[in-house]
Amino acid sequence: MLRPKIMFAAIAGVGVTALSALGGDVVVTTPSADAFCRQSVPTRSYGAAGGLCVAGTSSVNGSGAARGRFDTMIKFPTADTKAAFDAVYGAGNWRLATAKLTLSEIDQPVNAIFPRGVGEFDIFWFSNDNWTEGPGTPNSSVTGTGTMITWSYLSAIAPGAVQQSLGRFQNQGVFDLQTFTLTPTAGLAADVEGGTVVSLRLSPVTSTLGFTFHSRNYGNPDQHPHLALTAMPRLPGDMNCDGLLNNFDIDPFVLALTDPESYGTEYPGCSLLIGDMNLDGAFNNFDIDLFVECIVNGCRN
Ligand SMILES: [Ca+2]
Ligand SMILES: [Ca+2]
Ligand SMILES: [Ca+2]
Repeated sequence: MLRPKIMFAAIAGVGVTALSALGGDVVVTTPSADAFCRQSVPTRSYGAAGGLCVAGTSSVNGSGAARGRFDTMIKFPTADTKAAFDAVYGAGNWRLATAKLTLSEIDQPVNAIFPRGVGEFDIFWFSNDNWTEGPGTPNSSVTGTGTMITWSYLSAIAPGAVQQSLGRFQNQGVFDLQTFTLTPTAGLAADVEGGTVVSLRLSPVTSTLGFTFHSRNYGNPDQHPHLALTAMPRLPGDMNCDGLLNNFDIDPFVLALTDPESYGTEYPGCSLLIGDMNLDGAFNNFDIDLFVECIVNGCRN
């Protein structure tokens, strides 16, 4: 089994020219729906508000008035995300690597409906996508009907939904963007890899938390929530894309490294990036050692 090492040593010796970085692509998706709901007014719907909020039971606004608990739901479509990663890696040859949610905090919201306060909150992947944001606003809320998010509707669908924790986070009490690195759980990964809708639920941990941030309905799109996703090869080193990593991947790996154009012709459903063994977003000589190790000793991941 020493042959691969010898072969790659010879390839490295001929001085393969630098290959351009192909991966590490970040694909951003923005919400198709978002809405908060309030425990104290369980049938009211505020889905067209410019703000969203997650707040604890003891939250207060800028005047010290009790606001109570708020939860927020955000829905992200990922069909375009899937298409983008399919284009980079070949259809089905990738999996979700990282997910980061960015929210634009409003530390001193003007509308008195919103509380203020720093604390902890949880972000959950929420399996039920059967909800809508509705047309209500803080100054003109509506009685929620059908699938509009209200405290009552969320409470009704939550027991039948799977909720996977994507992490516990804290707001900063500033007027600025904040990015939260989410754990790519099975549910979140399946949604993104399937190109379906991702629903997130934000729930309070700290009773005095009052985290208010801009919604998708806010005027400036730069302040809207967004989810930044990256992918990695589903099976790094599977250069012939047959779902297995073995000796039959050696020749295509060498071809990809030395003659990417011919590789593309011979393996049209694959991608050079499947050879990104060290997951740095590029396929080049630095991936050789790990590939050889995987072939000879088996991969660590
Ligand atoms: Ca909304
Ligand atoms: Ca293979
Ligand atoms: Ca690499």
